[in-house]
Amino acid sequence: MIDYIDNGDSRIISTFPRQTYFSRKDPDPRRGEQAVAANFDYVFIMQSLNMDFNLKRLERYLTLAWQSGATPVIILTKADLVYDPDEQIDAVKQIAPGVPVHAISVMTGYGLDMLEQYLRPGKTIVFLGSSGIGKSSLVNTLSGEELMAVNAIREDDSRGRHTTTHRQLLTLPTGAMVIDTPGMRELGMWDVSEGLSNAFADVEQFLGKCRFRDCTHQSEPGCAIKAAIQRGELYATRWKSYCALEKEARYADDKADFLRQKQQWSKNLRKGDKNKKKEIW
Ligand SMILES: Nc1nc2c(ncn2[C@@H]2O[C@H](COP(=O)(O)OP(=O)(O)OP(=O)(O)O)[C@@H](O)[C@H]2O)c(=O)[nH]1
Ligand SMILES: [Mg+2]
Repeated sequence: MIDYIDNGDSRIISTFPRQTYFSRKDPDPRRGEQAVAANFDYVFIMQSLNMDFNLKRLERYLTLAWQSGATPVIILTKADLVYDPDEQIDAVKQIAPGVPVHAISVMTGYGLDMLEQYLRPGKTIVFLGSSGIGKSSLVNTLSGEELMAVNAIREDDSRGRHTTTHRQLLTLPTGAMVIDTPGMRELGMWDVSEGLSNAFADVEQFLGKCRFRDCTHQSEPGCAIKAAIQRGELYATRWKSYCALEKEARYADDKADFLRQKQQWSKNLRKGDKNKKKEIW
């Protein structure tokens, strides 16, 4: 909320709590959480169908996207570079139950009509994904203008050039808003307990059903996880992904707690300093 001043600097009176919020672990280990974007309705998790395609990375994005509180949508770009995207779409659907998946191409226009349902007036969408997968190209196509710089990549190694270097909010002709972001090299976990539960609901349904409450899901009899894998109701790769992300999230939680304690400690220290001054003077 601002106090608008016509001929000078406006004054910020208060800040409202964020409704949705995408964050990751700051790549600088001295810092904690890094906010990427806030107050959006949809997260477009974007991956290109050529060499960038990676299911494990998608699972990571999905966990963080669910944690944000907004609705994730998976966009598979550069459909013109593959013969038939159906196999990849099916693989994605298996790791993203209930999440819409769309294959698109800005070169041919393939699949773009499927995006209209999200581009409603007043809706905000954040584009996330590695460098070079076509986030800014999609912004330009949807806006009908070259609003964002785009750079060619070598499609044989799929390495992006980190063309977009800052986050930018743009309004599309439909009245929807898009937040274009730079491709992120690292996507560390930060406080994602809710995100994990949503992204891995298909895995978590089997938790707590083992014969032993402290089952480690290794070799104990009556393990519900192992039984589900044997019955083909749970993929072993999916279980492995869940364990890895859960472990990482637990570590991040510990670290978040440690940082909070550290901040409180230095705050107390500063308070102590002030009291000391009062005593002296
Ligand atoms: N063949 C094909 N190429 C595409 C498509 N979309 C984007 N590209 C190309 O991919 C390259 C990278 O596109 P950008 O839009 O700059 O990628 P970005 O995701 O914004 O990359 P960063 O800003 O670095 O994060 C450009 O050469 C685009 O022309 C597509 O649908 N098909
Ligand atoms: Mg870009």
